[in-house]
Amino acid sequence: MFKKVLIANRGEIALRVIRACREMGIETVAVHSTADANAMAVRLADESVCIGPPPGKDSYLNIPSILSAAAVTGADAIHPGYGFLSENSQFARMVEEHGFTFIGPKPEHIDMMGDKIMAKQTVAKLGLPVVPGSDGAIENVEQGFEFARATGFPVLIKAASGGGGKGMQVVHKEEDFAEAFSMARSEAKVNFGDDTIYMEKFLEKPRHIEIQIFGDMHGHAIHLGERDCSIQRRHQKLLEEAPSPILSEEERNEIGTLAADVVKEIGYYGAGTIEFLYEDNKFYFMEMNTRIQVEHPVTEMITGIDLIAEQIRVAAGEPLSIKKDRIRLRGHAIEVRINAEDPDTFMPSPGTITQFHTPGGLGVRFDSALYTGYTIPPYYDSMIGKLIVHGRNREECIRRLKRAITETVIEGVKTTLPAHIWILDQPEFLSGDYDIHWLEKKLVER
Ligand code: MV4
Repeated sequence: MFKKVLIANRGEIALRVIRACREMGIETVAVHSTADANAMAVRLADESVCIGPPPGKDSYLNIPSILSAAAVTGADAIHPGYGFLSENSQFARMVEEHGFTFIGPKPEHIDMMGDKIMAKQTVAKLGLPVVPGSDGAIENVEQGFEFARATGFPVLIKAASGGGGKGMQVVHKEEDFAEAFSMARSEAKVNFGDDTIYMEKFLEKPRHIEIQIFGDMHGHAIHLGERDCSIQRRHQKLLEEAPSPILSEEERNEIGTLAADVVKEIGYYGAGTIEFLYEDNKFYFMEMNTRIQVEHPVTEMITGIDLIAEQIRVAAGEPLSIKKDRIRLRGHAIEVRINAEDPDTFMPSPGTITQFHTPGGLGVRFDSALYTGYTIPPYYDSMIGKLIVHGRNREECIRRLKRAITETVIEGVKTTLPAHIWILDQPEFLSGDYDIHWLEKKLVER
């Protein structure tokens, strides 16, 4: 097992990794920008190293600086968290070339899933259902138009190097196709430096359901059920829950088994998430994330498994500590993301925390690096914490979550907590009857 792990990240996820390491008897190194000198992760880690000025590109994305910090502190392994360098295959390669272990999958798997065309072709061949679409890249507008007419509108034009919604173009009618096509191409070029695009039938009212998977270096692969992440705004998830209120036990087992089989077939190891669109009782593969995700605690709460500890064990070459037939999904969990944002406009609201009180009690978890007097820097993501609640069923979970939100005190900045209270009171949320566009539509009407 590793003696010392460097965490190449900040905020709540840096703290989350430090906690897992401490429980495993592993020493920790926090790296931080000059803006984060007073961060909780810096205080709680055994050692810390300043890696550069505030902008992400100069610090948390500064590969030479991070590798130097690992070298001078004698770290064995590097945990990338989520975001930043977590899905950068070049970083993963360099980490290994410098004699450290990357706590994540093989660089080849990061590359495979980073190319959305390759990812889709790979999983389709291995039996996952995919959205009807172009067979590979679309070379020109004529070919694209031909596909659209054959499939029927609406269609969606996607960037092969995309993901997370950037550079997508929905086209509803023939007249709009040519312009949308050139828009998609140039946006792909600008955003990803690659103008390769492909096309799919556009699903109009899907839900976003993702499966948590895990593989090890010994050919084992498991799934830990799904998370329903359909409550989102502008591709930012606001609330995630497990299990999905609309899936049956049979559907869960079927898609989960298919997902785990793909993991096994490609020899993937580490944590991963296979994202699906779900519409009319059918799943369609969307993409695979090769990192730990923000919403991983939802799965931890219903399985009782420490996913970060499992990532560390797998990266150290240990077999999965979890046996397939021992996995039980217990009760219901919901996570709400707490952002330092105006709850009405969702505009960032950085500043200093003047009053802070975290909720507690049975089934309540608060993952955050905040403390009274902490100043939220303006340079990074606005997520400042996550409130995760577990209950015996969805009703108890929702009641408990509302109770926990009312206990929470965060003063000095605006937060999204009032927006969550509002969501939790909506009849569509309570009945589970919503799709990925529901929140945005509902916010306009409000
Ligand atoms: C889609 C889709 C509908 N049909 N693909 C958005 C991000 C990227 N990962 C893929 N996305 C979508 N792909 C087809 N064929 C709708 C979306 C989509 C979406 C998906 C999940 C969560 C929120 C979303 C918001 C807008 C569009």
